[in-house]
Amino acid sequence: MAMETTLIILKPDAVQRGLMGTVLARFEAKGLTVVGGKFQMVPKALAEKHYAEHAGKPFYDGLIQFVTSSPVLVLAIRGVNAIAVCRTLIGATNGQKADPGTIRGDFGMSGGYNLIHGSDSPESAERELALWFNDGELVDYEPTRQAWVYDPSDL
Ligand code: DAT
Ligand code: MG
Repeated sequence: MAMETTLIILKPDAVQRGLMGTVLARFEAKGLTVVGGKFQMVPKALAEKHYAEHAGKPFYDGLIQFVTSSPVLVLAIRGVNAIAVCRTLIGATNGQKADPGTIRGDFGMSGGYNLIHGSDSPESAERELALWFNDGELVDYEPTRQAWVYDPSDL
């Protein structure tokens, strides 16, 4: 099984609703490791690069407006199969359809204001981490608790 790093963004609605700590706590409690973080406004050009695959879709202009409207918390999160594990924790795109127990299912009521972004594949994670973090900004370390998170055969 592969140790992976994924790009997570707590979007403007998560920040404005005071849910940063609650959401981050879920990743920590799961046993995932934060290896990078920054709190920032999103330049329009960066938002457009990040969401390039959605350019031209009906919700695209609103999406760019939303994600650039207020600060976000950008995180790099690491763990075994972290990309898929984080997508499972996040839940379906629309909060009204997302399963209870997921972040969007528990805290969201919207398809656009859906609290959080998570990379959807290893290729996306690599592209997005390079977009949001500069060389040297991710911190390689092994939390001491890791020995109690994984069975040695998981690693
Ligand atoms: P996800 O964030 O679950 O990977 P996505 O990649 O399909 O979803 O879309 C990116 C974002 O675009 C999504 O988080 C919110 C917005 N979005 C997608 N579909 C939408 C829709 N039908 N109406 C409004 N916003 C939408
Ligand atoms: Mg997506």
